[in-house]
Amino acid sequence: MNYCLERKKSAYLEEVIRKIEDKNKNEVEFIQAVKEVLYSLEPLIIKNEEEYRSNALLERLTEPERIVSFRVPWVDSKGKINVNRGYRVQFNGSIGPYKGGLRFHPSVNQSIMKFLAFEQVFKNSLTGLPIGGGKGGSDFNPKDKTDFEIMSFCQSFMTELYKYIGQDTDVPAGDIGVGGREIGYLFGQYRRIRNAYEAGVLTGKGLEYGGSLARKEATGYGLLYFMREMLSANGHDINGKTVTISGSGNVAIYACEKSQQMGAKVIAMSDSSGCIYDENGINLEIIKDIKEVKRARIKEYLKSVPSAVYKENDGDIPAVYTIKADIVLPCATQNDINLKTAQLLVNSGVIAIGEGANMPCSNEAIEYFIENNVLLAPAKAANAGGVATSALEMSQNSIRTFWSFEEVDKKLENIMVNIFNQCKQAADEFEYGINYPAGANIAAFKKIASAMIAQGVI
Ligand code: NDP
Ligand code: 2IT
Repeated sequence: MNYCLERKKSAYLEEVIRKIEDKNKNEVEFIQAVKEVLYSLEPLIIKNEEEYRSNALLERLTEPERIVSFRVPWVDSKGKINVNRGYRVQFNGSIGPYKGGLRFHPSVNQSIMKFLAFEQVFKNSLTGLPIGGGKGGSDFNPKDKTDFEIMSFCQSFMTELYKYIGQDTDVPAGDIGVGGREIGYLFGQYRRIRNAYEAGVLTGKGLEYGGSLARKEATGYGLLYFMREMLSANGHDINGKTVTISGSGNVAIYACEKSQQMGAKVIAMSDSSGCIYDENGINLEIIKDIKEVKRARIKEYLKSVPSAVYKENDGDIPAVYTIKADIVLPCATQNDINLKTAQLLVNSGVIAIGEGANMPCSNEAIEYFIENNVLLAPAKAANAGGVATSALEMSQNSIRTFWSFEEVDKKLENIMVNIFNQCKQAADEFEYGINYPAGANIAAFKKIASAMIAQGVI
């Protein structure tokens, strides 16, 4: 991808990209994430080429400080021994303790862990809070497991992970397949092993034992605060718009809730099997019951709302994107929107895309949206509300207090407004127009680069 075809080229940048491709050959997602960031930094790199080159800044920026990978053996309810692989990628700690979620999904591999950790470094920089970037997880599949199996897995996972984390070292949280239930089991095991109540070691905890109000809602709400700012800077208003959302997990549900509170009409949501379309507007209480309580498939929605339509996924365009809407919020997983899907969305008149998931658009899709004047809220900025509120949870744990829902939500809103302003300012400074993805990368990078240079060659 190249955001800057007409611009001067940086020899240093091209050299570094070649080296990264060579060293990480099979890591497709990681290379995709790195290229998306580095190409957009080109004007800044050209300005400071000598300094960055002499500091080997880009080489250090794209090499994780540490990766741990470990065996996770656990016993299922039939007495069978299973073995999964666990990871923690501690990518960059120059701004604060490593911070980022844990993903439990069968697709997890080193490339996915590294792309997520790399993105997290930039996202955490944009929050303005003192957190470095990391990510972890396992190829464990939590679907159709009993609570005891989930607990057994989480306890085994933490028995290894605890060696590498700590409230001042590395602070994991949830991501795909890891929600309140899993964080509870992980925290219990950590506390037992450490024989100490170090609440700040994990975020997304339950409210009874050190969690923060509004953390559950934060990623989805934050996405909509960012979207509101982006729309209003471009003469649009969310009120009265139609919205479709890919996914029906934590991020999707609270993106839906805030969209509805802002006066938009959410007409479709999905899971990995297919989507439901409800032209009267999604009833979110039904979705919450299906997904948060019953942990069932989204198709169940039809049992409560027979007038809704279910569309199974087939082919390479997920069904949810075949439904026309003003605003599209991909809140499921990476590479959900490829070029073909982007073309379909542009043809059907989409105004704005809000990336709730991490890297939901391929680099070609991002480029296509921007060329076609579709407003694109980039993941590392637009979904930063989750990790920002995690950092607020850490603050509350440190000073041993709890803030009200309204207090946390207000801080979250201010953080998201500030993130949008950073993206816009950087995009303006480098004449990137509505290319907010480039603005986000530049604003995040400036802070990380200064911190890394100040701390010397480490
Ligand atoms: P959940 O596990 O709660 O939900 C994931 C949702 O995405 C489910 O509806 C799932 O459907 C759907 N999905 C569709 N296809 C896939 C696929 N191939 N792999 C995995 N899931 C798929 O996760 P979250 O809502 O927490 O996370 C969603 C996205 O948001 C991820 O990209 C995550 O990295 C990102 N994110 C999450 C944050 C958080 O605070 N939780 C913060 C910032 C970003 P099904 O049930 O059928 O698998
Ligand atoms: O991708 C993300 O930002 C998250 N999954 C949340 C991380 C966190 O530490 O709250």
